[in-house]
Amino acid sequence: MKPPVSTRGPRALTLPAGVACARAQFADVGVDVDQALHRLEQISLSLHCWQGDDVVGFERTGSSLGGGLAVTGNYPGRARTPGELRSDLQKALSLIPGRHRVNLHASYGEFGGERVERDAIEPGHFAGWLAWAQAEGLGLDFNPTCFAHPLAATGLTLAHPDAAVRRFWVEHCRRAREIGAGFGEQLGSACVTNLWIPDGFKDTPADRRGARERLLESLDAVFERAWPAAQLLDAVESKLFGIGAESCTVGSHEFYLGYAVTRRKLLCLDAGHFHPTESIADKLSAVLPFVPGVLLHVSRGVRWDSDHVVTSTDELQAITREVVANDYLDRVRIGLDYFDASINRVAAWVIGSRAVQRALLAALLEPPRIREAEKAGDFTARLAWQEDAKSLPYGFIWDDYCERQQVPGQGGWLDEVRQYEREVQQSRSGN
Ligand code: RNT
Ligand code: ZN
Repeated sequence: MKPPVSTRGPRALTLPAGVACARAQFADVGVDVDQALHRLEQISLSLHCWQGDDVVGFERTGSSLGGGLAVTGNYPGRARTPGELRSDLQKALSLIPGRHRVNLHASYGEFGGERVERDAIEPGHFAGWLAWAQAEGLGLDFNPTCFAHPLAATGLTLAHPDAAVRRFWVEHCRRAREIGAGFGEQLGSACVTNLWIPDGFKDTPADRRGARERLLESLDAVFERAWPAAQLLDAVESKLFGIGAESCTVGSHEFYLGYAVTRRKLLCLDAGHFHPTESIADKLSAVLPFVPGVLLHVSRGVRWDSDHVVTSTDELQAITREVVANDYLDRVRIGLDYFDASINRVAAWVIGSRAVQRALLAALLEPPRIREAEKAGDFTARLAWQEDAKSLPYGFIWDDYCERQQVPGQGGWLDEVRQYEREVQQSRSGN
């Protein structure tokens, strides 16, 4: 249940008048606002649990993050326990319109203070998350955790030259899929289990072929067991480079594209895993004829970092536009992937999720005359209508949507986060 709207921004006073005006403007350009809002309501985002605790998890291995991942910032209030993380997620979800999913990493199991090795994780370690998801009406997605571990310290896991190390990670990934399949079955909603490994080389490797052949063999072992797609959807995630893996990433885009096509896997496209000017928006229609689906890791690259909080950028708009305009919503899962420890972590979830939703809304409100102009071969009008569409009054429609969904509109949600920060997060000591 969403809480009642307790705080309203100053614009709320003029909202009805603004909404009526905005709706009239959209009607003028042939857009059915009600249909757009109805479709937006059906779109679930997958909220990444790791924004809430700086990718620390609950294993207490003592290993630092590594794998080319880095979280910067020391904002107080990091969630330290499963209970705190769930409470923070719940707070964030209450400020995001619609029904959503939560994306867990294997390192977030509840191990009861015991040291459970990664190759020994079991569904029981995630029973608390499952019960919570059931109670809250949330879907769950999952990921094996192939970093922040002594056996990942060399920067190689599934592509490691030592067969024993590879076997360890294969077993971990197999178990992660089994846990994901269990979530899917119990929740009646297919769990996307996404495999990302850090494997790469700081300097020029002498044997790229060997590393890639080892990864291929390991992956085939991981995916040996089949589950129905209604339960489990496997995804594989590529990357261009990471800190400490600047010269070669074994699981590159070409590698996983080939893998996903030949093995019928979902391809995970992380917006921060390509060259800075390379957009994943254009890739959707290029890969979807060949792969069963795409998992989006919506993120924001800034210079060398791929994981800033998602904001309303042209890139984000281009991605959601391609998903919506090409009618891919049933084959594209939308996950968030970033980690920022320099601002309130609950706010970070809310800002990123709402940015994605606003971008989806704008895509759903695209005036049909843009496409019609193109169809008629009139590229002048296409560009003119594309430009005009940018100044349509999306803000009023968004605020109206929030109101209908019983979440605060622009600005109002931040007061609730601040109150939560004062009452809950600030009392967390030692972090
Ligand atoms: C890393 C990948 C990966 C991770 C998470 C924690 O570069 O983007 O998706 O961010 O699995
Ligand atoms: Zn990612």
